[in-house]
Amino acid sequence: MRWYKNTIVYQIYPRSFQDSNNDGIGDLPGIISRLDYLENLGVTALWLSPIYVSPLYDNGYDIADYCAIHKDYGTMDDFKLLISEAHKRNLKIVMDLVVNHTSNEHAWFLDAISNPKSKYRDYYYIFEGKKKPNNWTSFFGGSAWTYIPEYDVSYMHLFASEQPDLNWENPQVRNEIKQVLKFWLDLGVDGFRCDVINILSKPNDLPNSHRLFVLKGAEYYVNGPKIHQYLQEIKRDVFDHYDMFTVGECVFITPPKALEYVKEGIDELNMVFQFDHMGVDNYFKWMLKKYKPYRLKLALAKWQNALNETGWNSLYLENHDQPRSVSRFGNPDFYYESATLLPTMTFLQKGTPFIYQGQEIGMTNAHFTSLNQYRDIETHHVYHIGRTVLKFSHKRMMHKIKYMSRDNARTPMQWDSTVHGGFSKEQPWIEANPNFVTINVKENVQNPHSIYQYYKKLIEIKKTIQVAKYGDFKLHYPKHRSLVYFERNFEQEQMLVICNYSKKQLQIKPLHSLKEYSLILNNYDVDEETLYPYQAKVYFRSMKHD
Ligand code: TEU
Ligand code: CA
Repeated sequence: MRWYKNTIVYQIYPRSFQDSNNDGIGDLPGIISRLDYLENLGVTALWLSPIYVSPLYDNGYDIADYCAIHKDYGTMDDFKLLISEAHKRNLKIVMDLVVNHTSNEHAWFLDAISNPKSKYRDYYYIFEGKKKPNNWTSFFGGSAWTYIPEYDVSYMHLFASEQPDLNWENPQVRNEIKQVLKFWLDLGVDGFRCDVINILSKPNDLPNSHRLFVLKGAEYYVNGPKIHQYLQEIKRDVFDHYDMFTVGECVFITPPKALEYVKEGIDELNMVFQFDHMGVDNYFKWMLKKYKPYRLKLALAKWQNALNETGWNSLYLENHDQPRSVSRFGNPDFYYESATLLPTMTFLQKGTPFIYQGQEIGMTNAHFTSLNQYRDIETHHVYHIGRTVLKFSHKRMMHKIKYMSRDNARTPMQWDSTVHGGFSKEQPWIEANPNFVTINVKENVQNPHSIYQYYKKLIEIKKTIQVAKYGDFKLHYPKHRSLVYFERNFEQEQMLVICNYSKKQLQIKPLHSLKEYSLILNNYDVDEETLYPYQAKVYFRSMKHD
């Protein structure tokens, strides 16, 4: 069995995790100082959001040097120390690979725009003159093209203008990236989370889009014409030569398309991050709709069913781009109960769990009230477009931002109740949530009934019980609005997860004779026939004779 099926990933957003030198910015020595905490929690791999040299317009998802560490985070020696200290604790290190685009301050791009003869000109989509080659738009809103008057060139960027897209059609680009991958793998890195990996390939003629609203062009570059060819090439030349794993962030992905990347035997990627369940409370990101729990249940089940036999799922509720799950899918009146129900119904499905920093202590959305407290480039872009193009009111835009901004997940990690939550002694680059006074690691670790303690048990179950990892998945009562009831089977073992995803008590008729099972996890002290609000229970039995 490949190790990625047996691992529990913890995502670190380095800028907000732990500041060691009190400059207000999280850093590598800060992460090293918290490895014991992470080992204790029980996770087995750490994914680090980008720590490379970058002007940080998009907090490092705009890379200016792929083989060097940003000075805010420390040095290459700090990074080597992190690898060895992590490995000592059996924690793997997964890097973020951002290769759809570079920073506009990358040496390749600077040379490419200023020098028409540059060998880097063809590394990007650069055209002479002001005319836009097509009508594509960017993920952050607005045109995907920017004109630079100084050099009389236009270039394409599917994200911010500070993030020019690389031209993957150029074999030189692919070779450069292979060198980058080898550089980090040879240093001891164990895998990559591949940023927007399914949009690398664009058709050569860059045709105009016929889409009416958001993301014009997506119909051409999502799972674009040569994406599988590129990934097969990288797999053959790099991935196959290392004991490593990959998870690819795939936008607008459907299960059949995902299988084209992850199906056993194809293995271009080990698993993907899909977005279906991130869409259950919106039509598209900024157009919100009322959230209904059964939508989350069904979105997750859809992927379980589709990838059950031949694929492998990633399991996540949060990351650095999404609001906090307890604020989004939980209930403030049943804070502990909903913060523990959510990972129970998600991480005990079949797949590899990804826990985002602070999720394990129930961190909530940011408390910001004014636009200038937000740091995220997307948030500011969207506010601007909402106000100027759509003529929405300030209040309306702030409401959307408060709910959806990526900064909801980027406030400093809450370690204790001291100033700035123990993240830093100085003003952090983004304000801490004042609820650090009560919601923090120290309190969670001391309190035997905390969300953290529940996560620890959940992780232990996922690590030690075979059926929790490898069992197949069968959803019962799919139409029920608030009951989440699924069954998993593996060899002689069986697991049942039964949750009441609502604030009302629920009386159910179990499909199984629960007396024959042991109750191995429960977010209430009581075990009755009635399910209490947001109660989550996990039952297990083994028919093995040993
Ligand atoms: O995100 C890609 C993506 O599609 C979205 O989640 C995006 O961040 C945004 O929320 C669209 O509304 C990845 C990274 O995770 C993100 O942090 C980067 O900003 C983006 O790629 C560009 O590299
Ligand atoms: Ca620092």
